[in-house]
Amino acid sequence: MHRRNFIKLTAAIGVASVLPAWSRLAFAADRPALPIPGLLTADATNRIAINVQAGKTQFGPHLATTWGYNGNLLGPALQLRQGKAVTVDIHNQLSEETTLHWHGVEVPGEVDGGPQGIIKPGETRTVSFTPTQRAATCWLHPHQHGKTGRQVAMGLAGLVLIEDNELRKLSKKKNVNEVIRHSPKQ
Ligand SMILES: [Cu+2]
Repeated sequence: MHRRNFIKLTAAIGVASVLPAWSRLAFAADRPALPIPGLLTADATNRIAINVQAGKTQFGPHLATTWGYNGNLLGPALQLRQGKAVTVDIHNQLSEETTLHWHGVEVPGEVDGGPQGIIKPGETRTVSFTPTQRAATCWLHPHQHGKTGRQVAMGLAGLVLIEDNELRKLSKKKNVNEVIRHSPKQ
């Protein structure tokens, strides 16, 4: 951040914190609500479909081209279960190659979408695996050689929530599963 911008930002924060509560509310009113990703679970045949696609997203006055998984920007939260096999069909609808990497999910190398797991434009890659690890919050993102950063910055990223029996027991007792509970079903 440039020094000038830093000073401007610091000044803005300073002003906001001395404003009375009602005006701070008004200040926040024109900001969009924090978006919570929808929850995507496997269907009755244990399959999940992911479309890697381009779309448009409004950022204030700017309408920008963005990419997403099953949407215009970012992706849903995939809910997987420990010990339950899942098959994921990944359709690449972009005009360039991509891969889909299971960041933090313990999957065999051949189903992980490292730089070798290329999905050409218009093609589909199907992977099957069974999560064996304990409950975890992981994510998925492309790992395209030389283009990972750009593809993620365009919007290709999503959560992977691995659920196990321990977590299910806990979430029955307490509201530890807030994100999952509040995510709209997709
Ligand atoms: Cu990663």
